[in-house]
Amino acid sequence: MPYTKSIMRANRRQILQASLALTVFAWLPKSVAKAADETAHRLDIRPATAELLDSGKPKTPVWGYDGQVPGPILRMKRGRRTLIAVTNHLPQPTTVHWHGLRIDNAMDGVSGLTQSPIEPGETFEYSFVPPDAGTHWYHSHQRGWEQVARGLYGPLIVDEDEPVDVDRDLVIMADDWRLQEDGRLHEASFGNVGERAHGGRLGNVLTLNGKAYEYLQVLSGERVRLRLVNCANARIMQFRLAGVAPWLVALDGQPVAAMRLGDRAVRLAPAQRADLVFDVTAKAGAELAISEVSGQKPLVAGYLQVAENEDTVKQRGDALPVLSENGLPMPDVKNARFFELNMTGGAMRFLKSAVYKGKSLDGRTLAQDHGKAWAMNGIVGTALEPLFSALQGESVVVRMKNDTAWPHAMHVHGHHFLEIARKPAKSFDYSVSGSALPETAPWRDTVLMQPDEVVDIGFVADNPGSWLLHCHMMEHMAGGMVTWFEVHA
Ligand SMILES: [Cu+2]
Repeated sequence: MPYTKSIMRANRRQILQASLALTVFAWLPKSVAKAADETAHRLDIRPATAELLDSGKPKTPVWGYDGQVPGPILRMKRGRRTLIAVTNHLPQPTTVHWHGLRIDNAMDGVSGLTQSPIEPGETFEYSFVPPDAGTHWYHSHQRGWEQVARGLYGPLIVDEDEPVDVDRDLVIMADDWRLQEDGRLHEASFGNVGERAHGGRLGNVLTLNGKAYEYLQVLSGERVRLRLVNCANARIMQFRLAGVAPWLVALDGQPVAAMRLGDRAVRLAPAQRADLVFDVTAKAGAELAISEVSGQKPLVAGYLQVAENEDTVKQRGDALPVLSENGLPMPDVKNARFFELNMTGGAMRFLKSAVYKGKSLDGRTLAQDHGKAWAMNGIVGTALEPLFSALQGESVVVRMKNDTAWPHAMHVHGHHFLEIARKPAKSFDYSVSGSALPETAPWRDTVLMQPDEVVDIGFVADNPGSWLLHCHMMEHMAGGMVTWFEVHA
């Protein structure tokens, strides 16, 4: 389903005024306010309304962390314990997953695997030590196909030990919503089995930071770090910035060898992140479009609004900020334990049969009676047995074969991994269209696979516990594309 902005294209001046008054610096005070109290946070999850469309258009009932969409920025220090008391004011149980953080298994927030869901009215206290500086995010891991689509996500930033040499730090949480003309979410299509078997729930309204048009203010001469997060249920997005020359400096929260984007777009599968750094060379008054270009026509989703810089501009020349490595352990690929994960099913290559909850069922029964469409190694949904068991510290290579007609965004919990190989060998999934093969593969926690591709990922299984490995397209996961592995201490 193509999405457009036609249903809310209206009064740009209104948006501009509203955003100048309310939103331009909305991100900054929040993080500053948290700084003094960085080891303890509270999150109240509750129904709220959000102005996803233009002012004057109906508001959208959503579910939000602290009643906001996206939730507040959670800012943490690397290596320092963080407590987050989460209270559930929703009419259904929930959990919070801290996506990209390699933390204790009991804090991973996976309902039914690492914790019981937080019931309505209950509070659960998460406590963990984030090991990796970078751009991460948090979101519901209970009925994600509904709860994330209702707005339950927010940015999680772990600051580097040494401040990175930029003048401004911005976040963009991108999402596509399926809204009705009356502004309400299209609830009737939650859990739609047909969509589970196809490309998932695609929205008709694109928002950045919960706004149909996001205006981010920058000053001329500044160096900006922009953190992009794809929060959509299923849509693969591609972003391009006009009027700046960005460098890609991190993917999925982990630094990469800096790479000039030129006019190429950054591609983000659901859950993936990219950090960009650029200098604002445009003059005050310029509005630089932020476009989502995955469709046939580029869609302008927001602007960088350039204002006059009254301070002295810091001269940095061509020197780029260097993000320090988080020091992830390198897998010993040659001697690694090797496992295969065969992904099957979905529209056009429907399952003939597969095992669901220990029983072999035909594809029609799986779809009609259980809403399932996908299998991994012939098993639908979280298997009774893990995909593999590893001893803590063992190197592991998982060969994922996408034998389906659909792309998938495969996410590993509790670990980042290296993409060791990809067939057909076009390039590593560097998230940049048309990029050359880089010398070294980036660390990732979510990898995009095209139909018929085979991707080998490698990592050191160093985090004890039971961990999910699943497609992050929420409907695919709900439709069966989820398994798990365990690491024994
Ligand atoms: Cu998928």
